[in-house]
Order: sequence, then C-alpha cells, then structure tokens
Amino acid sequence: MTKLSERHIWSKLQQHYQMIKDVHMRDMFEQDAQRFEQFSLKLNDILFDYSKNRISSETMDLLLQLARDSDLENWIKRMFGGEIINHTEQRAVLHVALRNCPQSGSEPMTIGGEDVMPEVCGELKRVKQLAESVRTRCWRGVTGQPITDVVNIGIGGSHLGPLMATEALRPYAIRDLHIHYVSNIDENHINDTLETLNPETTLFIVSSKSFTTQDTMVNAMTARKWLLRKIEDESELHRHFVAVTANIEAAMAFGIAEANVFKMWDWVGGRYSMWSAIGLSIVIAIGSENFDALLQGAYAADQHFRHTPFEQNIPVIMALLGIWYNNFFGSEAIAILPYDQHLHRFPAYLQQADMESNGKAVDRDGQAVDYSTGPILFGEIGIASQHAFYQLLHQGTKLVPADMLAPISNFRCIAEHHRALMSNVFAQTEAMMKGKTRDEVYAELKATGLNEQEIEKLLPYKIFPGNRPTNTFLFKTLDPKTLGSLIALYEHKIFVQGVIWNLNSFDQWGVELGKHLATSILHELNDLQPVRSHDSSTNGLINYYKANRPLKGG
Ligand code: G6Q
Repeated sequence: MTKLSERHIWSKLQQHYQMIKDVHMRDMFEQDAQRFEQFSLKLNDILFDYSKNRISSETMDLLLQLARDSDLENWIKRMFGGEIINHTEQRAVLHVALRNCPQSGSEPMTIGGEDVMPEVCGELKRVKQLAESVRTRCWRGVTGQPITDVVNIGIGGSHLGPLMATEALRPYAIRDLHIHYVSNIDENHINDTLETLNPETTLFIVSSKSFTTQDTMVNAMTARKWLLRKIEDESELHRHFVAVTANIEAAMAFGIAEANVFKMWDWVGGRYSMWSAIGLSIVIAIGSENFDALLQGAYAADQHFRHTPFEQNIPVIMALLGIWYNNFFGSEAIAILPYDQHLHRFPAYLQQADMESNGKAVDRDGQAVDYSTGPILFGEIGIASQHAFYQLLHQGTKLVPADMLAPISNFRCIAEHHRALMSNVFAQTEAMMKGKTRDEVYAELKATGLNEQEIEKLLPYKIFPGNRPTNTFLFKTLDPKTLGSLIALYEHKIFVQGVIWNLNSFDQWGVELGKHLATSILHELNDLQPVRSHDSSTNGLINYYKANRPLKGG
C-alpha cells in the first residue's frame, strides 16, 4: 500500500487543513444551528458529542475517505476473524472473544479454524466460581476463617485495568471485602499493604501473563514469605494464593496449586486483558452478574464497531478526530478528563492502552514513519484539573484536544453536588470552544469601573482564544455496562488509529527493553566494586549509589 504521507487523500486533507485552520468554532456554531444534531451519536446509554471540534462536513467526508482508503473495513474483519495481525509476535488479537461469553447464543470465534469460545467461557466460569466462593465466605484460610482481604499482585496490563475498574465500580462492590493492588517493586508498596492485613484472612492473586516479570515475582515472593511466617506449612499455601497466567508451569513451580491457576492466552495482550481471568479481582469485588454486565457493555461496543457504517461509528470518528489534530494541526497531546470521581484511574489506564499501542515510529512494513503517530495522553479528574492544568488548555501555546466524560446521574445523586459538577462540564467545554474576545473582555473590565489605562494593561491577559476542541461523553450513570462500553470504544479507537498509521498496535518492544535492562544491571549491584561497563553518567550514578548505600537494605 502507498505510504500514508504520499496518498492522494493525505494531501487533500493537508489542503483542507489550510482552509479550515483559521476558522473559529464560534462562527461554525453561529452559522449552523443543527451542528450538535449533525455531530453527535449515541450508543445505548452513552451520548457522544463531537460537535465542538474544528471540523465541517467536508472535513468528516475527507477523514472518512482516509479510513476507507486505509482498508479499515478489512482490518476489522481480520481482527474479529482471529487472523495473526500482531505480526511481530505472530499472534492473533482476540480480546473481543472475551466479551462474547455472556451473550445468549454467542457466536464462535476462531483462531486457525479452532473455536476459542469453549475454553474462554470455561475459564470465565472457573473465575466466577472462585469469586463467588470468596464473596460468600465459603473460601476459608488456613485457620478456617473467611477471606477479608484480596491482594492483586501484578503490573502494567496485569494491574491497571483491574485497579481502574474496581475503583470505577466501587458502588457495586461487596462491602466487607477489601481489594488491594500492589504493583511497584519498591518495598513500600507491598509493605504498606501487608502492614494492615492478617495473613489468615488474606488471599493473594499473582497476576502475570508471563510469570517472569521481575516486579511481580519479587512482590509475590515477599507475600509468600510473609504468609509462611504465620502459617508455616507450605502445603497450605493453596488456601491463600491463586495465579492468573499463560505460564502455568511457572505458577506451579512457585507453589500455586494447579486448581488455583487461571489461564490466559497469548492472543490476549496485557493491556487488553482485564476482560480475562486477569479481571478476577474485579469479579471478586463486584460479583459475577456485574462482571457479565461489564462484558456485555464491551460486547455492545464491539458490535457497534463491527457493524455500524463509519459515518456513525463512534470509535472510528474518535480515531479520525485524533488523527485530524495529531497529523494536521500538529497537536502533540490529548487530555482525558473524567467528571466522575470513580473514574480517577481511567486516564492512567488509557495512557497505557494508547501510548503502549501506538507509541511507535516503525510501520508494519518495517519502515520508519515520516508522520506523527500516537499522542501523549494525560489526564486527571476534570474538577481537580480545572484548579491545576486547565490554564494551559485555555491559554497555553499548545493545542490539546480533550475528552470530557460525565454521568447524567450519580450513584447517590445528591442534587446540589451533581448539578454543580455538571455545570462545570458544560461551562468548560463552552469556554474552550468560544474563548473570550477582546471586546468581551473590554466590556467586562469596563463594567468593573476600571479606567482606560488600567483596562489596556490588563486586557491581553484576560483574552481566551477559544477554538480548543473537546469531545463530550455523557452517560446515564457509571454502571458496569456503561464502563465496559466506554473502555471498548477507546480500545477500538486505538486500533483504528493504528490501522491508519500502519502500525502494529499490539506489540510493545519498548516495554520489553526495560525488563531486560534492569535484569542485567541488577547483577552489578550485588557487590561494592565500582562498575566501568556503561557510559560515564550511568557508571557515575551506579557507583555513587554503591558508595552511599547503607550496608543493610540498600
Ligand atoms: C501490556 C504490556 C505490559 C505487561 C506487564 C506485565 O500490554 O505487555 O504492561 O502487561 O509488563 O506483564 P506480565 O503480565 O507478563 O507480568
């Protein structure tokens, strides 16, 4: 296929950008009373408003042409068809199969002609059985007491999704069970967690697809030692340790009983794995029915993505808008701004999903790209961010498109809280779109009684350029189904962008590098000899550390 930057549609978009770059959204809205109707879509309980973007119908026509021209339809079929589209690791990419089980009469999904659904559904059933036995206090620890605390030990894809979803669905969680997440190899993380726990009533889930990740293995060993100090008998470990992994032998070698090992598959990428047994801690927290609803929500987004014409296809539109700013406006970042406290880990989750998938500079044909790919994704709770970095979004020199996410009603729904929250969502997106003109600022300052000289001095600082794009997701409430749909919409957005940028969104060699580098340096830290094998900075840092560390524990 012709290189993206050499395609006719690419140069048409570049020309179109020249036409639109100075048009203000304020004027677009003034000229077209139907803009919201034209540029908003619905998926069940989710409204997606993308009308506050620097687009016209012509922009959308051209972007949609870009999607077609990139063979997107065929790529979607290839992913859902279980083809080996992760070519650098020779793997299929079939996380969508994990959402297929709770559907009545779920369709077969195959890899190399083999239907994966029986195994997927079988494993889900086992996960639910374990979760329910913990939730109903049937699962007992070594001294016969029920489990009060569950600790998921994992990192990256084996951590961020379960943590994010457990936090997001807090109102649906069982009350007398506490779920903890430990990821950092920094001893403070596991020690701070264990400090509050009773070994006799704690269950550990070691979540690691490879079962070799240093951070997870070191933390799991510490947990094992902590537990054995109390229960002494290794043969009782099975009451307190379960594992989720594709490396069953390694989990068993660690001492986890085979019956306590839950399987995952090489065709599920870490950052796409919260729907698999990696979500065990979520199921324990919210129960099987709610987890099914989460899967159903994702399934609904899968069906929408697979079967909706691109013009009304939410992930396709999300992806195209991202490309519009990234590749034509030269925008480097996007902000994810949830106006729901329970979504506080959502930006961190998406940061991995997006940046690990599309933060790549070599295309599917092994060629260096000559266009910009995955953006820098960052974000925080919207309200908190208003009092922090929104300054840059409103008046900085950078164009940072933002996604706002907000529930129409909250779980408890206390009107004075919720209406005030929502007023901020609407006010912020409006202000980002409209800005504040010189004339408006002048009138405002005049009304405060300032004289002409004082007004002239202050005026430039109070002008807001506006024309800052936002997408707004409004959803009925943050229930499991809606959360499932939202996550899957973003997953598919990332996939579409990867297709258009001609990237393999499903490998992560940059992450693998870190795993190897640290292992080799670790050996050099075991003695006091100065090292000389690195560059002068790295040698200097290692040697300074060796010279200054305490004899014990450093
Ligand atoms: C995700 C990445 C990465 C991975 C972690 C943990 O897509 O591959 O974040 O999930 O490095 O790996 P393990 O699950 O193998 O421990």
